[in-house]
Amino acid sequence: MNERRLVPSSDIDPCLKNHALMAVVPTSVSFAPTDSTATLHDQDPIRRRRTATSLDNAVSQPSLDRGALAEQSPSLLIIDDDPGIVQVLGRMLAGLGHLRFALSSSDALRLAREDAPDVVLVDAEMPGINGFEFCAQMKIDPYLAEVPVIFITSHGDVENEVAGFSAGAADFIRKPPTAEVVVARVRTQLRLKALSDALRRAALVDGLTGIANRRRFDEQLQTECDRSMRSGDPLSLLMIDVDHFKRYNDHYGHPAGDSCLRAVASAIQGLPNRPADQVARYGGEEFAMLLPDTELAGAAHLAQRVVETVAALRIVHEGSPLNLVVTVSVGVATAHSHVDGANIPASAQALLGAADQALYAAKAAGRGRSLTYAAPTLTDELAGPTCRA
Ligand code: GH3
Ligand code: MG
Ligand code: MG
Ligand code: MG
Repeated sequence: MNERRLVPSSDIDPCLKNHALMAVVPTSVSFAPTDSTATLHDQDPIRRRRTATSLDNAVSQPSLDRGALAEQSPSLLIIDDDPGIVQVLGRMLAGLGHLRFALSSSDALRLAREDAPDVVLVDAEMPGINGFEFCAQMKIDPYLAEVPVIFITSHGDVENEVAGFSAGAADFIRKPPTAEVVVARVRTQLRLKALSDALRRAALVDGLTGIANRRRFDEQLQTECDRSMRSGDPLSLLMIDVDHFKRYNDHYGHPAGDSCLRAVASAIQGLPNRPADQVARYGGEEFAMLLPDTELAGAAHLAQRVVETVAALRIVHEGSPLNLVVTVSVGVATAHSHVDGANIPASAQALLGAADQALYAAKAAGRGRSLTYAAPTLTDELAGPTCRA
């Protein structure tokens, strides 16, 4: 669907109106409601909100077609205080993806923070925040730091270029811009950006199962602990361990063991259904499920479903005394729980430690089950931590 709708708006910046941007750009234009920014949609009406989110999705949903992600229309942000240049660049780049425009750096920063672009073209000389300062601000924002910034400048001197590169510029385009040069340079940056995005994604995915890897999980755990600490919202963690898995490998061989881990990962990753939930391979035959804003009762319910779902796969395991099928044990812990005695601090170490203790208790109680962590009371403390079925 390449057809683009024209969306007139009473809020169009008079400056842009005067320069008849809509008449010049041969596709649909929609304008941000408040100020001198505009968006030009390519075929993808539902833009991802933030790059981080699309990475999250790629990692947390192994079923997601990564090819489709790669084919997603790239997002370009063009900034120049001269609307004439904006028009010209917009026309040159109209075929390359989803275009957004701004006439000032402050508007551009707002647009970029709402939804990270894949490439930015920025005028070096602008009133207010100039292109160099704009680029420097992009580079110190972790969400925008990887976005390539191309400077558009009328100055070809070395000092200017050096200043641009030290601010983090990826490339330069001379004014007046030439279509072939602009398209070639933007294409190059988009190609490099797509490659680095793919590498970043691959670095966060477990090679065997396709779900989030330990590195991704550790990052997410820290982020969610910080968030839970600030908000006081509960944060739950499930530690999931395949029972008697050494025997499975010994009996059926490692390739079969690998297939079994893939089947378990695929079955459990579809169980939580909130976007912020994350299932990861913690290591070996252990998986972790992080459930933000989830109370202990909800987490315990999900843990039980994990146990039942894996057993229902009916993967034959002749070496296991547990109904001769592959089973898992699950430990559950919640930070900021409202359940008396189950609460623990929202620190990664405390949450992992508590979920681990519950897991070991589930193992000791016979495996193939889930247990929740219950913090020791003063009198229990001598007897060690307790866990609840
Ligand atoms: P328990 O019920 O107490 O958890 O016993 P277990 O045998 O599952 O636990 P143990 O820690 O003794 O053994 C874990 C086994 O998991 C050992 C290792 O061979 C296997 N394993 C770990 N990672 C992989 C992997 O990537 N592929 C395969 N096939 N096996 C793995
Ligand atoms: Mg200028
Ligand atoms: Mg283990
Ligand atoms: Mg095990």
